[in-house]
Amino acid sequence: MTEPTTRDVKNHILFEIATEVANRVGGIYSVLKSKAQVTTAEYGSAYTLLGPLNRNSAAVEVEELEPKDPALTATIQSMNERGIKTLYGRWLIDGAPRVLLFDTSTAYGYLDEWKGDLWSVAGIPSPPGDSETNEAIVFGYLIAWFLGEYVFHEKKRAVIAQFHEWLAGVALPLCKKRRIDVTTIFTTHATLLGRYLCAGSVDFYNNLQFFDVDAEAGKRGIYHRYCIERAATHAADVFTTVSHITAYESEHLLKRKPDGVLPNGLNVKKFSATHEFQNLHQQAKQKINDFVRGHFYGHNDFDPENTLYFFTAGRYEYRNKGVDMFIESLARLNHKMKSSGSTMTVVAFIIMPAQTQSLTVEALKGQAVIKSLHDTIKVIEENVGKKLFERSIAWHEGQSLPEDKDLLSASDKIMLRRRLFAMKRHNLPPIVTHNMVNDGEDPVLNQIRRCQLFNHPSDRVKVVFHPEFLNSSNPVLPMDYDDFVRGTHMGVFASYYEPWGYTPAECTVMGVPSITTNLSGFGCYMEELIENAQDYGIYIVDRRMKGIDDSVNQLADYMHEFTRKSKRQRINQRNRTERLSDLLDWKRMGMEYVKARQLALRRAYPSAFDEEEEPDFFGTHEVKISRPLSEPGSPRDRSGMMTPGDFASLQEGREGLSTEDYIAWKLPEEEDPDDYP
Ligand code: U2F
Ligand code: UDP
Ligand code: G6P
Repeated sequence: MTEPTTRDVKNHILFEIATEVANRVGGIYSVLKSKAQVTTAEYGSAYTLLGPLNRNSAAVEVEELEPKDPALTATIQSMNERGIKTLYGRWLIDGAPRVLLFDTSTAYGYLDEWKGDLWSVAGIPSPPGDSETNEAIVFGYLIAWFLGEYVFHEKKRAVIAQFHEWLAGVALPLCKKRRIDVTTIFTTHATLLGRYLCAGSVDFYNNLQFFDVDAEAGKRGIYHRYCIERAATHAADVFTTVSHITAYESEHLLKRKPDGVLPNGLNVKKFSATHEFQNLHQQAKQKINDFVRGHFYGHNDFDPENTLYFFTAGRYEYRNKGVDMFIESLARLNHKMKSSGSTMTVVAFIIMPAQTQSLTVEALKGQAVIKSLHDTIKVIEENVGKKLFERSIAWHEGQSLPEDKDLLSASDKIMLRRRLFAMKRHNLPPIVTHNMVNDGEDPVLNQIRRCQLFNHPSDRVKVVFHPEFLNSSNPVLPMDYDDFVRGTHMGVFASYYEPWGYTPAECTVMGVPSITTNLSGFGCYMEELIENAQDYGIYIVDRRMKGIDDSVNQLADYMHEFTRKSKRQRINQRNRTERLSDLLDWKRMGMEYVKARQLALRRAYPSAFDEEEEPDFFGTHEVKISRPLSEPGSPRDRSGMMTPGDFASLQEGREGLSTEDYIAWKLPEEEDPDDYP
């Protein structure tokens, strides 16, 4: 490195690099977008996000600008002169961060040269035909090119480059080999092998130490991708993940123990509705009621006041997201409610995009018949009102009062009868709202069939599978996802593989109780932070120490317990859940990013740090939020409470620690490895 200590570490520059900058693909987009506000508040114009240019999405998300930083201007100009097109501007989101997007298509001329270089400098192979990897290589070389030129033009200030996930990671080994004077952080949001292995039927967590990683990657045809991920992990000055469980996984699968954990936060302001949120729940619930009445037409023998809405949602990863377990537990819940003579009904929604052709005729008809019933009754209502008014006007003393039977005319009765006949139904209300491309082989439908949850009138648990993300312009269930979540009573996310899990976190800030597992980053985080989490509407199923059957029972018991709460208890619990919001705010979570950056600077420029001024990563204490009193206040005295990174090792000089450092990560010695039924 060229005179590293001469750079100003206090007024450093920050670049964050990811493939999802101003381009929604997955969870990383949610991270960058929700975090933007706190990061721009800290850095202002010294913060820029770098990503590949997706013209369609940039057209709506980015407003073009002229760069002001002379080093940035010079670097962009030099790349433009060599044929690389770029777009610099503001990302139109809260915080309005600056972004620089590279049009990778203008650099494919270099692809073969770069592939050869990647092999010779980093030993990473890149077989032909993997367009995703080609894209990662081109993007990685552009980023390394950019950073190299940038530090040539900007000689005074230190530069931090934080990379997210392997797709953005090719530049990391390049920065190291070329000795580019930047300090780097690599943050992974999952591991390639973890996702692949868990989706299959392996006993993942009990075998993490034993996988032959190269062979497993080879078998799945992802060896070269795995090489990129692993090279990025090892080349970075600081390596982090989003949760302890993924830290543990990374240590074994990527062979580097993360330096710290950077959990995902939310922009809580976006969701905050203070005392209003209970009213919003009521309003949104009415909309779900409307859908349910239509969907169950002809079988509306359950009272909306005694109906609870449960749901699960996310990408369609059947086993990773725990849908197998959710459905099995619903069947057991159904049995419990029936045998205890429960007067409640549970409608359980599964919202996961699958391949579909269209909405089913039956689903559309359900909404249509209820709508015409509504319309007809409105007309009748008016007719009756008119008649009643006329009769009342003509009334004289001594006459009897207008009688009900005279109010409905013969034609009104016929109209009503027609509507009632239209609601006759000889089949059971459907499970799925769409025509599936692969109905016979769909794992969700097959599990529902196996558990015989067919929406029979005697069932206390009904199931609706909506194989598409929600949208307010959908004719059957016209609601946006956020709205829908507010209207439900509980989210259930029984995940087996979940590095973080935004869905339960979103429930929490909207005051909706949720069930997660101790195999999800979010679940573990909350479990560590809150005593008696259940009182706050945070239920955590043990999928680590218990056998599968016991976990299913625990989930069913949690749900059953919830169905026995009174309305008043539910309202109280929602209030408590909502009070946890601050815990998930980036204002708090963002501290871990600050620590990671400090560590990166100290590793690259040790002499710039005075020992006494070192940030105190470990001075905070473990204080759990305790059990709520009967009239609970907000979780109090959060000052000095541990921050999540304190579990791990966001610090120097603690090399050689064992896996036990990850809090609560003691694997059971033996567990029934039987696969899920
Ligand atoms: C990890 O999540 P991933 O980024 O690997 O998961 P994705 O499927 O890429 O992210 C899901 C997001 O994609 C969106 C959806 C989510 O924000 O709303 N989405 C969509 O809009 N349309 C679609 O058809 C499909 C998806 C990890 F697995 C999680 O546990 C972490 O929470 C996440 C962030 O760290 O990273
Ligand atoms: N989601 C959505 N529309 C839906 C259902 C889910 O936008 O109809 C979003 C939800 O808000 C959440 C994301 O999907 O942000 C799922 O993210 P999570 O971290 O739970 O899992 P991932 O899919 O990233 O593994
Ligand atoms: C909110 C509303 C109340 C409503 C209640 C229903 O608290 O402010 O007006 O009665 O929700 O709660 P439930 O759990 O039955 O949906």
